[in-house]
Amino acid sequence: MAEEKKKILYSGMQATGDLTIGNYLGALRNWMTLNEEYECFFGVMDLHSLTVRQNPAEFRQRARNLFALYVAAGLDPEKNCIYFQSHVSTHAQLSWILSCYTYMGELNRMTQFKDKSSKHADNINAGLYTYPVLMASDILLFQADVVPVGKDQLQHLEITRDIAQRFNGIYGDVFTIPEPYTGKIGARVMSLQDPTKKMSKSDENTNASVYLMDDADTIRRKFKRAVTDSDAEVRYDVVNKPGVSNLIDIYSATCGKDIKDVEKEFEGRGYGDFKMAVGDAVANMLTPMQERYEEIRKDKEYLDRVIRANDEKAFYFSNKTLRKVKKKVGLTEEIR
Ligand code: ATP
Ligand code: LTN
Repeated sequence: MAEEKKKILYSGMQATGDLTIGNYLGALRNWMTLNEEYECFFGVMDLHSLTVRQNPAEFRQRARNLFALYVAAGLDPEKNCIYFQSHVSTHAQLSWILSCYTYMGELNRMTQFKDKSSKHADNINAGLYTYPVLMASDILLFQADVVPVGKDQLQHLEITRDIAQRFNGIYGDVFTIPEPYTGKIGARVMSLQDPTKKMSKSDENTNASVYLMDDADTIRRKFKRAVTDSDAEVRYDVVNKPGVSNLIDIYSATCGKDIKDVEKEFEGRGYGDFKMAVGDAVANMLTPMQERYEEIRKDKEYLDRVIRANDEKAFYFSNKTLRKVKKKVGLTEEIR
C-alpha cells in the first residue's frame, strides 16, 4: 500500500541578528519536535530581513550562519527542505499578486508594523508595511497545513488565512488554509532586562538576551544580572513578578519541568541559587548545539551542496502553486 502522504509544515526566521533562546524555545525547538510527523520546509527569510537596513557583508554571513544553525539544531537538510527565501523567485512573484488581494485596512492593524515603525522611525519603508503579504506568500506557496511560530506572529497567520480564504472564495480551492502552532511553554520568552518586553535578537542591550552562541560563563552572568523583584520568593505570578516568572518559564521549558515543580524545587531558597540553576540548565542545553554548529559552518562544500539541492526543491514545489495562481487570475501563459 502506498505510504500515507504527510501533511506540510512551513516556517522560517529572519536573518536580522544572532538567535536568542527566545527564538530557540519559541520556534526552532518546536520545529524539531514536529519534524518527523510532517513534510517540512524551513526558510532563511532574508527578503524579510531587508525591511530593516543591513550591513551587506555582515548580512551575507549572518544568513549563512542561520542556515547552519538550523542544521546544528538538529534539522537534517536531506530530510527537510531548508533554503534561502531570496534564492527562490516564486516568493516575490506571489507576493506581488497577493498584495492586490490584501486591503490596506488589514495591514494597518498589524502590531508588528506599528512596533517596528516606532523603533525605526527614520526608515518606515513600504516593505515593512507589506511584510505580512510576503509572509502569506511564503506559507501559501507551499500549501502548508501547519505553521509553528511564536505568539508574536499569530496576527500574521490570521491575515494569511484571510488572504487565502478571500482568494479561494474568488477562484476555487487554490490554497490550503494553514493552522498556526505555538508550543505551550517557551512561546514568549521575555527580555532579561525588561521582562515586560519580549526577548528579541535585535535588542541593543546584549544583556537583555541570551544568544545561542553565548559561552557558558556569559550565560550564567546574564542570568545572574536578570531583573527580578525584591521579595526573594520563587513564585509564578506574571503580573506582579514578571522577571521571576520569565525565569521560571525559561527553566521549565529548558528542563521540561512543571511550573509548580519548579516553585517547589526552589522553595525557601533565594534568587541567587535559582538564577544559577537557570544559567546552568540553559548552558547545558546549548553546548552540544554550539559544537555541532562550529563543525558544520566550517564545511563549505557540504553547505553549498545542501543549499543548492534544497533551493531547487523549494523552487520546484512552490512553482506548482505559482503557476496555478497565475492561470487562475488570468495572466497569459509563458511560451517556451
Ligand atoms: P527581531 O528582533 O529582528 O524582530 P525576533 O527575535 O523577534 O527578531 P524573528 O525572526 O522575528 O525574531 O522570529 C523568529 C521566530 O522566533 C518566530 O517564530 C518568533 O515568533 C519566535 N520568537 C522570537 N522571539 C521570541 C521570544 N522572545 N519568545 C518566543 N518566541 C520568539
Ligand atoms: N515573520 C516571521 C518570519 C517569517 C515566517 C514566514 C515564519 C517569514 N515568513 C513564514 C513562518 C512562516 C518572524 O518570525 N518574524
